[in-house]
Amino acid sequence: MIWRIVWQPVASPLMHILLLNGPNLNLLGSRAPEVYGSTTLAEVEQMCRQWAGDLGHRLDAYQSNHEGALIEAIHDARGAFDGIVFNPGAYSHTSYALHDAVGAVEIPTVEVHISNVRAREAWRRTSRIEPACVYQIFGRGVDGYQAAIRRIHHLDASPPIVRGSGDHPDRVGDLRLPAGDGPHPVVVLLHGGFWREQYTRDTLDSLAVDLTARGVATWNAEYRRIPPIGAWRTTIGDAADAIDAVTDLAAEFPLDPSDITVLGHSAGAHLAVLGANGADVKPRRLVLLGGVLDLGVLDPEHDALPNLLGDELVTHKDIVDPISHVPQGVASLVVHGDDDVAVDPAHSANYVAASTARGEDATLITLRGSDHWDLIDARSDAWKTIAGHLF
Ligand code: CA2
Repeated sequence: MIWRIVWQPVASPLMHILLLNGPNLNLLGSRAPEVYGSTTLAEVEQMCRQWAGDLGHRLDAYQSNHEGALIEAIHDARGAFDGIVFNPGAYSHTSYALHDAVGAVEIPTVEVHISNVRAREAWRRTSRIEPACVYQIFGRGVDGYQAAIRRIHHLDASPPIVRGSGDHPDRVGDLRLPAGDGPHPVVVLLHGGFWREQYTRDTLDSLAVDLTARGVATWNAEYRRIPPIGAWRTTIGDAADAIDAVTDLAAEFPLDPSDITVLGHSAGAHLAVLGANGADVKPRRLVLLGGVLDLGVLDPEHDALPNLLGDELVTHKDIVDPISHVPQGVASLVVHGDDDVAVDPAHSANYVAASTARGEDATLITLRGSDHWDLIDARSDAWKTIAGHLF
């Protein structure tokens, strides 16, 4: 007999989230730390309770090695849970039954994989379950569970209109409209992650939701990333297209394409500069947060740039260096935390110096005591300072 789970009624949390882990995940922390890290499942579950609690939500956790038990947990979640964070383990790659279960209950489900399933055996690249999920996160270690909880939180707090170009799944974005008739100014958001495939637009959800609440429309755009190595043309081209997409969206929604701000974080700031140069529509301003803006500052040992440029590293580096391509007539607000150890604050200082030397309007703000991530957390003092300069 299979024991069914009886979920306890909840007092009054904002959301009730189910954390579901599939086969072999009970082994976490005991083996293969080079692939899955050293955190145990019990620790992951406790961290997830804490991460959900920090957002005011309650989270319950369940793990099973049995497909049928997972299906029944999903069925039983109907009416009891508002969101599911689901690591289906290897069932992800085979189970149409789990796909159907997730689809049937209509509870927003984010699929999580700890490892980078796209960089391992070919059979791990396909997820049968992903089409039934609202989002997939992979390759960020156990932090991916936190990202999934946050994605569920932000989708619920401010549901976006998801629009894609139709020609590639990563040419897509989340549009959020503020209250009022418009036409609304638009902030195009371009996330960072050194152009790597495991980092996606959920990292800027917090800012997108906050900016929308402050009265501007937000277009949190995805773009194709690396691999394939040397994909700089598609990556930068997608960033430019994401800015131009505002014109198309304005045909359907009350947006003002003459008032576009492009906000980029980290490598997304690199794409904001290069994308603004390549776009047909001219943004009014750039907001560059903890940006990769001077490729000469990057550690030569860092593999991000060789990955972006591939065989063209030597010949084309200058073509993709923001400091050599400051857009003309576009004001920029350049912000860096002085505690940023992920991207050296010299990127921002050098970019602003180059911009002003060319007669462009560029303002540098150095935030004392802020790191790379404070800048994209709407709850931080850093973001409140940045928002104070924008509105
Ligand atoms: O990366 C993930 O989170 C996976 O869902 C983990 C599954 C794997 O089959 C998926 O392709 C990707 C494996 C679960 C953990 O298996 C372990 C095996 C040995 C030691 C520790 C865990």
